[in-house]
Amino acid sequence: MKILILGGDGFCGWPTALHLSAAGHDITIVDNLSRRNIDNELEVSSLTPIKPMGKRLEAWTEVSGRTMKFHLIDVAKDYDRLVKLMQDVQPEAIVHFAEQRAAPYSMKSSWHKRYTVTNNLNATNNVLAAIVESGCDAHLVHLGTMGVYGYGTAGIKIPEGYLPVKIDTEDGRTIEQEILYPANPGSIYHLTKTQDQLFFAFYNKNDGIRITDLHQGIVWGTQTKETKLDERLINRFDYDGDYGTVLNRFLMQAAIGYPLSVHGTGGQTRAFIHLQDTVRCIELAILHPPQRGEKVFILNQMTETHRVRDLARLVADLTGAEIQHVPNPRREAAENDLHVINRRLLGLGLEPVTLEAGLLEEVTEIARAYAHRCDRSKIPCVSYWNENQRLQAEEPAAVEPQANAS
Ligand code: NAD
Ligand code: USQ
Repeated sequence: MKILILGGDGFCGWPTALHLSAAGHDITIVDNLSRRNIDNELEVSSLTPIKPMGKRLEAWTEVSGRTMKFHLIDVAKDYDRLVKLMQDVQPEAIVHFAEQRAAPYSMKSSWHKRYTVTNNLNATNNVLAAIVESGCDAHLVHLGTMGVYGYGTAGIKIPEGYLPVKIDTEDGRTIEQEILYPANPGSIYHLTKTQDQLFFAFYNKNDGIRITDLHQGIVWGTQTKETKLDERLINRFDYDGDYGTVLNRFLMQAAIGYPLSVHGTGGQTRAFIHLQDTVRCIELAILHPPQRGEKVFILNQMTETHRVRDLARLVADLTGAEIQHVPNPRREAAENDLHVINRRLLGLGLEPVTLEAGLLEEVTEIARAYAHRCDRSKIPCVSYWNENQRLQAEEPAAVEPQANAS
């Protein structure tokens, strides 16, 4: 199959490109390298030594005998080039990772809020408009997030996208409908993903575009079968306070003897998935597209839920690391339960990598192996959700605690 991977230089995009190329697909990567530029802005680097795109592609050809193409295009800005590329390639599937994906980065300042909204919403709208204008018959697979729902479950398991509702009409009838499960974003980044859902519903209804939206949990791990083949193919590992996600941060902190940074009570429950399962799920989604005329497929792409303090305990027991509760820079619920339905991907044959099975390998092969590249000054999370969160962290005596967020 001819597949375009938008955002194919990133943490999920690069291993996905390799996995799909290894499976025999014809891969074209698009990226504007903004993620590498953000590392320059934040003065931080991936814990793992990632190679420039040219070297990555050369190494892949050497190792696999296969080639992938790369185009430096800003999907949010270079609309005409995107349309031309779709006309030239005529992709059968397009995987869309090309968005700013860190919640803390999106909350750093008004500039970062505006950048995240402009980049993410224009990227998604451009991709959809370009599919229509180019006339290519591509199935769009988008990486969304579990966080569109705000992690509360209102007494039910979070369904895969749609919620059946009954509405009492004024003339006494009861109408049954299916609506998008209500959005409740917890950051500007998550807000952009809730807006993406409306773009998809609209273009699906108006233009018949076939779309799968994968509502993914927090991805942990670094390597996949293909990225392990050669050190030049190694994937990025973010550990800094903006881009590092919780479990990977705990693993890196344990490896360098830094206390595991639990926000608040650590009562936040989140959904997780290993990177190896991410690439498999995307392949499964590509192989099972919606039929023409079908509504947007929404799949919950996660395999386990865990409470943050339980994860810290698990990593501490495995490594002997200390746990430290630090003031939470985010405005989020201090404690929440999370129950998620994930039948669709399991039904397509996903066999999840479990946390218990994969953690130790991650600590020894990645976190410990590259610990010398860590800049400890970049570990603290210093992007505050609002002024009150900053004061609570930096001058606790000066503020009254705020009501809990939901
Ligand atoms: P990443 O930042 O590592 O990768 C995103 C890639 O997209 C980067 O290479 C970046 O340069 C590129 N990009 C961004 N804006 C672009 C634009 N306008 N034009 C072209 N390229 C652009 O992020 P990731 O962790 O690989 O996440 C990929 C997608 O998966 C994101 O949309 C994210 O929201 C979603 N997701 C990630 C996780 C996770 O834990 N990492 C979890 C759930 C969902
Ligand atoms: N947390 C800590 N200590 C840390 C870092 C984080 O306790 O050192 C806590 C946070 O306060 C939060 C939880 O861990 O409660 C998760 O934070 P995270 O940074 O691991 O994940 P999040 O900000 O939700 O974002 C990540 C990805 C994003 C993706 C999302 C999936 O960066 O792209 O969309 O996970 S989900 O969380 O399911 O919405």
